[in-house]
Amino acid sequence: MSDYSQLYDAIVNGDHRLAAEVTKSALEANTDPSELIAKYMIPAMNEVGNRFACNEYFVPELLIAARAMKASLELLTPLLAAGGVQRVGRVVIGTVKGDLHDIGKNLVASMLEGAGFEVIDLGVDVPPDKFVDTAREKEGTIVAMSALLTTTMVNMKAVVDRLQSAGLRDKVRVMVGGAPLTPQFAEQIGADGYSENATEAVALARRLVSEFATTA
Ligand code: B1M
Repeated sequence: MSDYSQLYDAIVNGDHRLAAEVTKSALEANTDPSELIAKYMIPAMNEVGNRFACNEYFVPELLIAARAMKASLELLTPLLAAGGVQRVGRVVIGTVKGDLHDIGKNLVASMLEGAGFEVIDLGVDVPPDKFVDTAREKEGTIVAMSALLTTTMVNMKAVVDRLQSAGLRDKVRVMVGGAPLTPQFAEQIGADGYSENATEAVALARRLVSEFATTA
């Protein structure tokens, strides 16, 4: 792959026009969208996070970096989602209550779509009942929750508990992810699986769907 480090710089510097421009050139050169995301874009957002953590960046810089990331992702995610394959399962995805971070969740949603899943995206700041009510509409649904804050990841447990009290826990599977989570946390709250990134999330969703097939 050619060097697209300009894309990294555009995101770190919050230049959404340049981010879109470099992304377009990369796509014209047939660059793999997943490689652009993994090699330049996620590292750029991590750098933005590091600068925020050491008080070099503040919320406005996070916002403009996120806008640049989204300008690029807008061009890339239709390609990730263009699987054109037969539906393999249904996923209800959202960022949990209190949490507004949606870039990682959107990536996971696009990759799942590209892998053939029907994806219902509930957005951000999703109350527990919204996950439960949407999962209730169809048996065999995967509930997929994202959280980026240590203060909001705890809200995932409320969803698992409500699925239980609604008598749905055996009819759905629950998967969780997001930077502050660990496999141990997922186990503690009674989720069926944790994945570290969007590629692993697809593998996990496939595994969870195959469990439905074997328990049906
Ligand atoms: Co926020 N923020 N932020 N922020 N922000 C973090 C998360 C933080 C780590 C920054 C830092 O301190 N270094 C920190 C959290 C600290 C903590 O809790 N431990 C933080 C903070 C503190 C805050 C505020 C509280 C700041 C404030 O107001 N003082 C505030 C909270 C707002 C709220 O949500 N209530 C806040 C606000 C924001 C913005 C709105 C400005 C903006 C978000 C814009 C948006 O999403 N639309 C923002 C941003 C951009 C970040 C950082 C810099 C980047 C996040 C990102 O998009 N990463 C972030 C620092 C960092 O992550 N290094 C930070 C790129 C994305 C592709 O990765 O989301 O991790 P990620 O997703 C990955 C994996 O985690 C995984 O796969 C994805 C792809 O590989 N994954 C899943 C995610 N969900 C998954 C679900 C799955 C499976 C895998 O299955 C269901």
